[in-house]
Amino acid sequence: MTNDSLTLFDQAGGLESILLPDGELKFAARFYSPADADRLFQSLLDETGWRHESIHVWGKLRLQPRLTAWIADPGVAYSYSGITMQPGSWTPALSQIRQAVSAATGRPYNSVLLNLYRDQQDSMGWHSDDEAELGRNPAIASLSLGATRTFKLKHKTLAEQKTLSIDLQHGSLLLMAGSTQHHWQHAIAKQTRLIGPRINLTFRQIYC
Ligand SMILES: O=C(O)CCC(=O)C(=O)O
Ligand SMILES: [Mn+2]
Repeated sequence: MTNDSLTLFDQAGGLESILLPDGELKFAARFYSPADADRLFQSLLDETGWRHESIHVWGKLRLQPRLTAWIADPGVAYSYSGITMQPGSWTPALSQIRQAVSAATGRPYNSVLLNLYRDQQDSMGWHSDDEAELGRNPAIASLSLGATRTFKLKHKTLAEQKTLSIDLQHGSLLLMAGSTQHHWQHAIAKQTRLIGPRINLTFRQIYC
């Protein structure tokens, strides 16, 4: 399934629903105009304290295939795959984006995870954002800037349910909500075609 064949409806606040069983997805292909997205991409690339973190995978410590940064309100901590992220503070650009994303999705967010995919070889393996501190049905708002990458979703138990692919282009916003994290996993695969850097921001509400 590609963007062309997705069922889109209910255009409210620029976000359109994508129908999928056992989950709730909303998508705005052009949440930011190309000019605004260019400006935000450059300031986030330059102003973020990017880190190359190791995580525990099957008992071994492995460098992640991407750079990351974690920004959160004071007192908010986040751990996953055996690491605890050291939070940085909100820059003017990130505060501005948080406000816009929160207004469009109707949700509060007290943190954002930033991922920098340096080129086509950087990736993110299959996972759900289902850590206990995100609560039962978390809303995760995902903003993409830079090179277009394909976001894949696969159902955890319905074998006949095809893997979905959504191209996340420069300036797009994807909201995952409802029971999506309970029933689906998502991933960003490596690509063979040469591509430039991409920054992805996932806004989250952490319950301490
Ligand atoms: O880069 C993306 O689009 C996905 C990022 C993601 O799944 C995450 O940060 O948990
Ligand atoms: Mn995720």
